[in-house]
Amino acid sequence: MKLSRRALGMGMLAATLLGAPAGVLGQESTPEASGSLLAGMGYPELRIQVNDEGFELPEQIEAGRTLIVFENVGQESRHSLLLALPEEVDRERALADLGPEAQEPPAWFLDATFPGFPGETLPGETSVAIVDLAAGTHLVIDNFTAVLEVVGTDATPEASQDPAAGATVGLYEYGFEISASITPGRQVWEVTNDGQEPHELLLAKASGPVTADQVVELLMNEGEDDGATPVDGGPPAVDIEPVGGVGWLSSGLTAWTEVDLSPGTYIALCFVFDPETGMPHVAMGMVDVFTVGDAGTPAA
Ligand SMILES: [Cu+2]
Repeated sequence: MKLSRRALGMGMLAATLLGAPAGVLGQESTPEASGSLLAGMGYPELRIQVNDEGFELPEQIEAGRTLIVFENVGQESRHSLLLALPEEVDRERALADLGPEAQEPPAWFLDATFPGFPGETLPGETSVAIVDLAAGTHLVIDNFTAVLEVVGTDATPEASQDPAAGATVGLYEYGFEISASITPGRQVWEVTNDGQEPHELLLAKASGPVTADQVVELLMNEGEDDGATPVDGGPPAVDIEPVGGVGWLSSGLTAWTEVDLSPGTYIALCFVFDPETGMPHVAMGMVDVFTVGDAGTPAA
């Protein structure tokens, strides 16, 4: 399809930063749903399987707080998102606007509601997120699109107890408010959009020390350089791989995800695009580098 992920601000981090097939990067495992903290909480499950050509998912589910289990059985890394159509846009129009002829995101795109989604997921990995789904027609979007009807009598998801979180992250224009102390190990993260625009928390682990400026430089140079070799005077060669997070999330909404962090350097990024310039938020400063130490280290 012509509507590139870049246009949607959805460039695959693994490919973007490394110019390498993502499949070779998945050395560090992310939690399988079976042993996950979130899976044990008893929320209804929405299982979505993705390969390089499309999604496999139920046609319809009930509204409410839902555990999304996102399994990538393809060869490419997947950075997908979930949206609820704005009232004035019906399913036929949405599919036409996002179809093979589309060159850029339709004008209504940022009027959609983004309930959250598991973050970028490498081949062979499964990511999870707990999100609140309201009744209405939803789309799961990547290089391809699938429709999910969410049905229920209430337009607003029923309030239920929040998962206990080991860390919280606030999203705003343009940055991240990350818990002062991040401890290693498997834990639930609560992510809230405190801003006005949609945002996401794309988490990545770096193989060594890197600054936020260097990350931006890597990303911005990607158009001219295939990423296989550092540009002259450019940032140091550092491997960066996605380790989860929460995809597109609308203003005022909260979603939960599960991370399993070993000590090291991590990067938080947002690739939501600016409607006027098309620039990803990461280019507007929405990037944060923080470290996780053995005993928990204050975030940078
Ligand atoms: Cu953002």
